[in-house]
Amino acid sequence: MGCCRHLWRSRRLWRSRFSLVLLAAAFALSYAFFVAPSGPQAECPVVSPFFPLLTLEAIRKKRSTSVSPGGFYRPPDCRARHRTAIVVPYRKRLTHLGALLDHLHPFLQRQQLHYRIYLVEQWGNGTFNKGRLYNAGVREALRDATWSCIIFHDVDLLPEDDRNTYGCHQDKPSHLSVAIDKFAYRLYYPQAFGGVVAMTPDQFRKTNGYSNQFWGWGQEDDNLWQRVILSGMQAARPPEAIARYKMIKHERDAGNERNPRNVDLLRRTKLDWSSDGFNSSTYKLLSKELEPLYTHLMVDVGKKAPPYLRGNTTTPA
Ligand code: UDH
Ligand code: MN
Repeated sequence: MGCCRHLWRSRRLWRSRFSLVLLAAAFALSYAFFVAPSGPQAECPVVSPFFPLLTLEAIRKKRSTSVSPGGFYRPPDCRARHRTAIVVPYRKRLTHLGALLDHLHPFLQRQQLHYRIYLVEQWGNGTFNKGRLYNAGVREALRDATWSCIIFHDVDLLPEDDRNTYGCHQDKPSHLSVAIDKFAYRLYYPQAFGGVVAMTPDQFRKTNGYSNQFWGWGQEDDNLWQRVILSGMQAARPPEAIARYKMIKHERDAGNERNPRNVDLLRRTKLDWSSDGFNSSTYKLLSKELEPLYTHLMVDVGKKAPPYLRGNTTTPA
């Protein structure tokens, strides 16, 4: 009998243990489902609330508190060491422009610069001419103020390192976009001088600026490098570890096709540089608007001459 009683007792014990386990499991399950849901409750919206950040309007809301109309800023607590005009040649790159403005304003403010961003847009659908846009942009920027430095800036390049100062070297024009992700963060060739360049207004005048003859893509930057050397200066570059950039991925634009003629023009730099450039630049300023994050210059730079007139420069009427 003792044996059976013992059996009975242990079975009861076992049963009560089993019900305890059941109770605990039920408790844990209901806790997991009803009391402490670990994931978010509602499904994310079809259109993410972060998407509007890609519009200029949203970037303006986010950035314009400290920036004055025209994309102007000066540090509130100290006198800036550089007064910098950033000149951006532009046509039909709206998403790149948004990304640049969103990135550049805080970058320049961290550097405690007195600055203004100029967007120089080429009017119309004619062949793009970056050199003419830069010459026009500098001319207009210098009407507004005595800038100590001018930065020539592609719209699709985002500086990665705050130590890459957007100011000028007093003796030497500087090439700031040394290491671009697209080129494996290496200088693509020793004379490279495109992307982002810094020059004082005096250095720019000394080189006679950009050539007005380079229509379409290619060699206007190599031409500027030669102008720097021909005018008796040397170019400087910040260290590769600092002068790092991300280029926003893009295809070649319609209206800015590679122009093989630019290679021939480059060979003539020595003959042409003192007569073709900033001193012979012509354009028509169609409008100047002070947008919240930049000064928008719309310019007519004229059209590429038809083949039978090659060698002559056309100018807007
Ligand atoms: N730009 C415009 N609109 C245009 C053409 C040029 O805004 O239609 C400006 C813009 O500031 C741009 C700069 O001119 O950053 C230089 O032009 P680019 O970016 O086309 O030159 P990049 O050397 O590109 O970067 C060459 C074409 C790459 C084709 C890659 C195909 N896989
Ligand atoms: Mn580019």
